[in-house]
Amino acid sequence: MSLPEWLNGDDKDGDVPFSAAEILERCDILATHSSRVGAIERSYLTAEHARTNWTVGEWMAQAGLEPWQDAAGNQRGTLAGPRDDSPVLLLGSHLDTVPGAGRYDGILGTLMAIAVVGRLEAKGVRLPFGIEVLGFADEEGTRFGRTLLGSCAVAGAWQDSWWELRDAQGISLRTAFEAFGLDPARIEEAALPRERVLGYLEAHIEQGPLLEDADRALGVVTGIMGARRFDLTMVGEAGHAGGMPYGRRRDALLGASEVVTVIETLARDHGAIGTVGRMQAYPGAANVIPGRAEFSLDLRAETDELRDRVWDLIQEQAAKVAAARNLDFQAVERHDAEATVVGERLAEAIRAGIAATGDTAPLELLSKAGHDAMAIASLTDYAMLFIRCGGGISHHKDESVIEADVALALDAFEAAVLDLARTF
Ligand code: HGY
Ligand code: MN
Ligand code: MN
Repeated sequence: MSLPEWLNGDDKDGDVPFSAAEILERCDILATHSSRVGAIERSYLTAEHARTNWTVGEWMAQAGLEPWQDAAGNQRGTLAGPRDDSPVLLLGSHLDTVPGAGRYDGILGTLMAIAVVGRLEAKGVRLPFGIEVLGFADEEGTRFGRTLLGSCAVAGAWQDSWWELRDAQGISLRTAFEAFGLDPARIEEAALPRERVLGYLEAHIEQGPLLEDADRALGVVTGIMGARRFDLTMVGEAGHAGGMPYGRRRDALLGASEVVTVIETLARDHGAIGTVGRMQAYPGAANVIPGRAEFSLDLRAETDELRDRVWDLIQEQAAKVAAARNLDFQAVERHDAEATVVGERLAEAIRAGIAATGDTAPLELLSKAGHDAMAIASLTDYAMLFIRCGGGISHHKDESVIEADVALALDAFEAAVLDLARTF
């Protein structure tokens, strides 16, 4: 089979379709679909989300996929299989971002999935299964606090209680759906029938430094850490910053601050990871003792048992801190995702894909970051390809990848799909 000329060329020219250079240019374009000037922020059911779906839909069509937006606002692209009832291989990642994001987290994997389909189509490869590319709409949970909304809808794991989740402006998820032009009553239409799905492959930047430290471009994921997220509150009493003696103060911010250090100590001592990423003191004036402090907790560990044990210890210690300062400590759980492990056959395909690029013993990595694959795991097996990122930096504007690594990753991802096709 003779290849189109551009497929044989080097990937330096950004005009080459489905090349690493083109993908990186497209990451730059999507970085402008932001609610903030000079920073990247794209959350669920916003104008930026709609614009991104439209743009990505165009790129899907160029790759030979039939683009469509599903009932949850995910951008999907379908490549039909040989028969109407052919099983479907899912490829994808997410299109939303955290506030102040980089341009590759989720985006790179989605665009790579599109490019792999484009490359296979251009080569005239006929797969024995269909492909569906998924650009998930809400992996980060930035707007409504609950993460993985897009992939949960596809996995058929949507929960009715989520309709009443509210964003920082008090807008409910139901209202935001309607404003976006989606019908909450049709949410189940986003779900894929389990019996038709072959598995799910996701490519993603590592979001950690291990590949870089090992001087490897690519790695194979063994599983994903489970995570729980909480809204924590210390309640005390506001008062005059000058007049109120220390012995009578009920300073909520001091109590919350002590708990922040308790979280770090307990998590580190037990091999878990705890992060307080947000804290707010009320009423929030320089000359008022804080009467209330609200803060978040993101807690992860290799096993759910360990994570839950550390949470119990944090609660115990926080209650002691609160008692010592005459405060009330409250915790509301916002998110809970179980730890998952990859499907062995799919992971083998990723290993074979990486081997095809020359690394026959790829680094195996447990993902400490969450991914849509966690939600899709309740529908079908998954596997993931990790790509080196500069300094392990992610969730930051300085997220970076090397074009040559993306080119290798494209080759590996394509080879993984072909590996599955061979033994189908
Ligand atoms: O928070 C996470 O692990 C993911 O990046 N959403
Ligand atoms: Mn992220
Ligand atoms: Mn991500």
